[in-house]
Amino acid sequence: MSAVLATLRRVRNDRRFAVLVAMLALAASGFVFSSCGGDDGDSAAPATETTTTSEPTATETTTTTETPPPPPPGPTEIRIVVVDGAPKGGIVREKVEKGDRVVLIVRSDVTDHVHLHGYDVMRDVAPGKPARLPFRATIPGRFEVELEDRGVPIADITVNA
Ligand SMILES: [Cu+2]
Repeated sequence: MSAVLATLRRVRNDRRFAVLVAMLALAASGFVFSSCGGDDGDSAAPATETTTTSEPTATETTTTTETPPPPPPGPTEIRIVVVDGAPKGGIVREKVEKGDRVVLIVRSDVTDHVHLHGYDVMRDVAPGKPARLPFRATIPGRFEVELEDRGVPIADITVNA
């Protein structure tokens, strides 16, 4: 029975101690706040400020590093394969949303230039040297991708508004 009472008393003391700590913390932060806002021209004030705030700031930093921002999504890849100077499986038709980051990746068994109309992006392509045409879909509409030298359309990209 007395043991229970002792525990209860201890708990109460602990609680009282916690309250005291909380009050002290409040008073300290209040002091820091008032000294911060109060004397603007005083150069001696920031010294006390740093000593009081240094400990809580350290713990805060460790908590914030646990939640890193999500990685930005990669660009939408549109792959086109050219065989004998023509798109394998026919003209590649794809739709993207306005604002999307897009990259056209063209593998070809012939040497040519890949031209994305409208956005006017052009890259060399050759066997074993795929062309990468990165762009941000800022212009809505339908755009042809062409093997420039041959004048052969290989893809048809629709950018939704
Ligand atoms: Cu062209």
